[in-house]
Amino acid sequence: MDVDAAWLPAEAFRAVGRRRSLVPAGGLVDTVRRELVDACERFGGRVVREDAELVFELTEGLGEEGFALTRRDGITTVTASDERGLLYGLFHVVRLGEEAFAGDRPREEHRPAYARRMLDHWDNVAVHPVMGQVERGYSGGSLFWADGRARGDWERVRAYGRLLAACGINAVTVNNVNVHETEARLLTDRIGDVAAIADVLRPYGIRTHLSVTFAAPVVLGGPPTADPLDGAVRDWWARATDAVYGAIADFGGYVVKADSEGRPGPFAYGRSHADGANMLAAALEPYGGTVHWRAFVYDHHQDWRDRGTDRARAAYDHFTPLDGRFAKNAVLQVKHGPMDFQVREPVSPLIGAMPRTRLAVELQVTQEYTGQQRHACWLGPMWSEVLGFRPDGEVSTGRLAHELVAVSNVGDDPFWTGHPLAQANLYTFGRLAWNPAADPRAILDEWIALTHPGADDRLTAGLHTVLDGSWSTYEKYTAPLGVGFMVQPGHHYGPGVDGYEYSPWGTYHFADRDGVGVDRSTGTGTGYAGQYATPWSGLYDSPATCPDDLLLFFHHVPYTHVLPSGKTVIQHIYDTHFEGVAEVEEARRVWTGLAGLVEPARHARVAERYEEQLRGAREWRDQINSYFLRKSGVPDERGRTIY
Ligand code: BDP
Repeated sequence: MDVDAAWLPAEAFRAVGRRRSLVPAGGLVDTVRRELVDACERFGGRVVREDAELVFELTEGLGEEGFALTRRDGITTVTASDERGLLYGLFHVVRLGEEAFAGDRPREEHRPAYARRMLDHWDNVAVHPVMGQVERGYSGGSLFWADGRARGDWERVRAYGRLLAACGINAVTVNNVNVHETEARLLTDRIGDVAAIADVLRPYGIRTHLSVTFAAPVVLGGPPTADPLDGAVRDWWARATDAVYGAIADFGGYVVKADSEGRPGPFAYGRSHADGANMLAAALEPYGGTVHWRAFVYDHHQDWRDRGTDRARAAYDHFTPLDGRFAKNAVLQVKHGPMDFQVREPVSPLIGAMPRTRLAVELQVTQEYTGQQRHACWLGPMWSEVLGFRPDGEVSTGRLAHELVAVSNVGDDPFWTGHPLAQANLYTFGRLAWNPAADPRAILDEWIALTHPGADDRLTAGLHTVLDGSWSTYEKYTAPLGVGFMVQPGHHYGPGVDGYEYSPWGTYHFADRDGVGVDRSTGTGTGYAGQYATPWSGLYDSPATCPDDLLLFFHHVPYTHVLPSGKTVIQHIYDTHFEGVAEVEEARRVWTGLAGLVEPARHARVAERYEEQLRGAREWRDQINSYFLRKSGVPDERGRTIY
């Protein structure tokens, strides 16, 4: 398979490649030039000195990465104030296709909402005995690593950088946040491998970051402690960081998962997470690097019998007292929900509660809890909701955070993402990171047009039919009303009704014969609802005002509790599970009808995935419905068979 064929098949460049283009030379602009020369060779245009129809030029005033587009007197002009802006301008023209060359266009300016738009790869350098090569990876092996070292498939890495640039991503972390021993060595002995990757990604405006272990000094033969206030430890990090910048002058910085799910961290030394982050920030500061410090800190050994312990509270409880204490180049990276990337969670109350700290919101493009790229589940609408959340309830346009980060869903699979339709998630993430206010459906239109150049109305409509509502469909046939986590332990695929119910991971649904849900109210529950500002704290605190789709996240209610729809909770559970399966059956039917309009191998791969999705959806429906039927003893009022 042609590695360029994702959303940048040659055909997507047709309109550009037929024009006479003028482009400056040097540095990253050479990437633009190369793209134009390639496209012109295919489609008949030329890169010229004068008389151009498509002009790229550098000017002042558009800010980092911004660009402007105009068309007058038959000339389409892209201007930018830096080279990356020209690159993003090129991809914008490619997205527009012929439209960029039709009639006059008033000047439009484009600037990214988030300066850093980053993808974290949970790639292990060597195959991990439990997690494999890519932790939570559903797209084959790693693009970057194999057998304990850089894989060396540079053409593929280059194509990947190009794909990412085309949707606006400008930073990549190349290894897993769980830094095992082989990965730890990337920081020192194997920094050359990281530098080689950085060299290939750089021409596409992408800076390379590295996950490091907090215990690096101890693990890599430095001082016998990792205490962040110990002078020898600080010196060790400063020296290690000097060497990293010796190898990669534009290195982005470190990503750290500390005191989280068994990873080492500052708590072992009685230090705070600000102490830990600031030590690394100090080492990176002379070079303009950044430390991304993850806020996913919770006790994964809690006791399910202790109903007062609430994992959802943990990040807020740990971090809000530290607001204002993090260095300027430390970014607190917060998962969008308080638990862990479930199909439905409230937005983390930490977001908006730390005004004096730089925050990055972390999304999960890899579909760990949303069908593992065997189920079609387009997450654009979910992310759009998350990014539109206003902690104070105002419909202001203020940004939720300073940066946007996501866990990558890409591997060495010929379709990049295992499920070819999962590419839409990666593309949508990049575009929302550029403009979080964009309509996700319009982004999906872009992806469709780029990925299937010349797509007719039938194909476009068909793709919308199977993707637009796919998140809602997935939500319907899996765990109900925001309760989450009714998954198989460990790998997290498929239903596991009580999978985590009696485990120490802190993810419970508390279903018994009378009701279901987690009481997180301030009166009788864990008090989590009180971590929000008004109006959310008030709305979430009462089952009467809590949004339906989060009801069981915030409240333990009887099965007979009546939702605003007029249905009881138990009937809602039955109905949505039947509906979810019916929706998958319909999506599969629509997809079958698109044969002939989609490249055959791609069509076949998606068709195969729909068989598995349907099997999985039925399994979910049957297990969830029969579980709640047996617990509650309340029959389905429509008399359907529940196994
Ligand atoms: C969970 C994953 C686990 C990750 C962890 C994290 O199950 O593999 O290591 O999040 O974000 O979702 O650190």
